[in-house]
Amino acid sequence: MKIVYSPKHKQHSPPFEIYDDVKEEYAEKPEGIETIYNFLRQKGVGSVISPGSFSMDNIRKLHHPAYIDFLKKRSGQLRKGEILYPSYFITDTYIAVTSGTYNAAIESVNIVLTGATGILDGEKLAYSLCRPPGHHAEERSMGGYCFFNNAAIAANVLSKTEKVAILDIDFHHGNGTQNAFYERSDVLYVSLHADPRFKYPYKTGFAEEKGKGKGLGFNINYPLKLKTGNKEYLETLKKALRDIAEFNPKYLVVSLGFDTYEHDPICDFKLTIPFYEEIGAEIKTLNKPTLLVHEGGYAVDALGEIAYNFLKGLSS
Ligand code: OKP
Ligand code: ZN
Repeated sequence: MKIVYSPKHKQHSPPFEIYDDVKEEYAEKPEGIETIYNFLRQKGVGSVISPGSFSMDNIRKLHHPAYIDFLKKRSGQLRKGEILYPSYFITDTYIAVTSGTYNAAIESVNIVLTGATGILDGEKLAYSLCRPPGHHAEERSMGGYCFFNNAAIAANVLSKTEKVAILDIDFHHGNGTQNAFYERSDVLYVSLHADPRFKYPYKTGFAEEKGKGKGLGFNINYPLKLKTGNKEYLETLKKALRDIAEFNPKYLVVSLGFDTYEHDPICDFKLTIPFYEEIGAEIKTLNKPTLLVHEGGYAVDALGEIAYNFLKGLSS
């Protein structure tokens, strides 16, 4: 298995987020990806490669040029150490732009596209260590720590001639990914996440959202109650995997968040570290070429072990 990694994400490291007008420490820290990367290397899992570079067209298919230009310009205007909380092209105020943000976000897309290229070349499994994450990024907006929608951009490339399923197992609903494919029948989006009545992104992720037009029936949400534990999670995951098996895609993209972990500092599920091996093993039963795309996960110290267990289940 190839692990795609780049140190450029460290250029994006805002010190604060703003939550209901109060400054809080920025939960989406560079240490998350670094912990996973170092742990897997130390365990000798996978072979690490650096991302290549790709045409901006891949991003332009998912994001409006005005939004891309805005992010590039505003990020480019900042000096090192300056932070901007934008007022436009944004869905919430958690997210901050720094001088390195645009470059890090572009590199994150390069990371996912390098993984996708491996899958198109016949690899069975690739792990794209994307940061910043992507599943909340919409056509014209950043939000929820996300700038460009890595998983959606990759799924769009993989779906040129084939059907693709996206399984989103981050704690939060991937509003950006859902929107990107809401009217398409060739890309199935299935998500397990915290009930949006109580948790971010609040506005989407309800079970009634099933797709539109040609896409009706190709969007499936499984909102789960707060404090969901291993057993209940597994039951729902099995349903989601049955949906995917029925759709029978050529490729699988997993939006892989580890913020479902019981001690995640900003989330409320109760999944235990050994349980991630079971999640991996369940996903493996689909037996599809699979691109793993990192999303959230804020209990920095546990992320290495969680990722290791997940991969153990997926590859054994
Ligand atoms: C991004 B991803 C804590 C509230 C932060 C934002 C959640 C963004 C999650 N101060 N809420 O899907 O993991
Ligand atoms: Zn999340």
